[in-house]
Amino acid sequence: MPTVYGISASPFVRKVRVVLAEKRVAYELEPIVPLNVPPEYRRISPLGKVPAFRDGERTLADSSVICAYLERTHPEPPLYPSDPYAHARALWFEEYGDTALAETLTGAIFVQRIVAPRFLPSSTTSRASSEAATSSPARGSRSATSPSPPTS
Ligand SMILES: N[C@@H](CCC(=O)N[C@@H](CS)C(=O)NCC(=O)O)C(=O)O
Repeated sequence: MPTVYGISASPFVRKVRVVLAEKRVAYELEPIVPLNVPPEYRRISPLGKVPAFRDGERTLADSSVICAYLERTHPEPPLYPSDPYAHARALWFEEYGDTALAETLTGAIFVQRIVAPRFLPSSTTSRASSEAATSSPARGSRSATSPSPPTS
């Protein structure tokens, strides 16, 4: 049975888990917390990040790489378009989600609203979160720190 290394708090781990669920692939979750990972984990994930993946003797790092492998090894149901251009566009949206969008949402929402209130209750981060929540830009407007959406 394949193994996913990582914790579900990571959106990248969840991305791989969603793909495995959609493709109905049974797997084990090995809860690696990406802080001071054990040296042997870097043999699987050289950057020390989660997720990583093991399929027998084969190991992979990076959620997009793992998803690409799963799409080839478990083609049904297909989660990427077969048309070359549509496929490339899907990869672009995936890349956008993993970079600009993730960077913005991790600090602005995940850390501020999920992590800080639970684990750093008296931190300035949670105060900043309240202030940010009450001074959010109107729907449709864009703050200076928002990433630009992908263009069509
Ligand atoms: N491009 C990577 C990003 C993975 C990533 O940044 N994971 C975070 C957890 S959400 C991590 O492991 N951070 C630890 C670190 O950067 O050392 C992927 O898609 O798998």
